[in-house]
Amino acid sequence: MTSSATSARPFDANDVERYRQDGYILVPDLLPASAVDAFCENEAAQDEAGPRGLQNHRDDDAWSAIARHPEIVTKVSQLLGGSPLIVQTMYMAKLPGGGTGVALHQDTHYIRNEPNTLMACWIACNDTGTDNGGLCVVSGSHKRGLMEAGEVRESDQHATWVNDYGMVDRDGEEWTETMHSHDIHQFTRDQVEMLTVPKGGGVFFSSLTVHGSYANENSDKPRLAFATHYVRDDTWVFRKDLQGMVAA
Ligand SMILES: O=C(O)CCC(=O)C(=O)O
Repeated sequence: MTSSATSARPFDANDVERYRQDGYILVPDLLPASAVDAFCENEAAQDEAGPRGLQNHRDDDAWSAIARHPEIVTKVSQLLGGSPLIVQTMYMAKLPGGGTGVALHQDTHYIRNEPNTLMACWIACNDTGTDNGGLCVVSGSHKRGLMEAGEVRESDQHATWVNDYGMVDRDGEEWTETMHSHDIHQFTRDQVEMLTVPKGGGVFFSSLTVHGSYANENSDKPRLAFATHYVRDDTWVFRKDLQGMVAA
């Protein structure tokens, strides 16, 4: 463990209990602004704008620095009860003036894993909230197991996609699964908690916690967020494109 990891702030018992009850916990001052600025400057310097895939933490120091930040890894290790592996990282820069969000979902649907230890840490890279398509969650939904999901209901609010994924089990058996964007219809917008997360703030949530985001209705402010998905190191992840997991 590095010296900065030693000085990172772990959750107290009340925080851990809140996470267990609500399925998420918001930490408004998780990372210093300088850590987020360093990441954003690195992104701005990239030749090509747009999504850069799910594995940049493996060869880009700026992505790795967030995914492996001691303030995050200390807390993820506590919540997982063991050493975390990084499954994927995502930078989600949602454009002003209607950039779409991700419909209500549970991450386990998209990233099947066994035992199901998958969880996320979502970081606000600018001030985020209802006006610019901030993160939303359904508190306590993780206690209801994996829910039925249907088609995306509002395509002006939420991205739609379909993709074939190669899968592999622990014995090496392989198959293909078609996955598509979905929406958990049993919740409506008024049952969802819209989170206000300041720049550098973070939200830890479990893979069964229903979450998503709506379109960015702000006319000039983007919604910038970085998310890392982790599993405990005894976990099997079935998607072939996520086999290259690395220690956090
Ligand atoms: O921030 C968003 O728009 C959605 C984030 C999300 O679904 C995730 O991090 O798993």
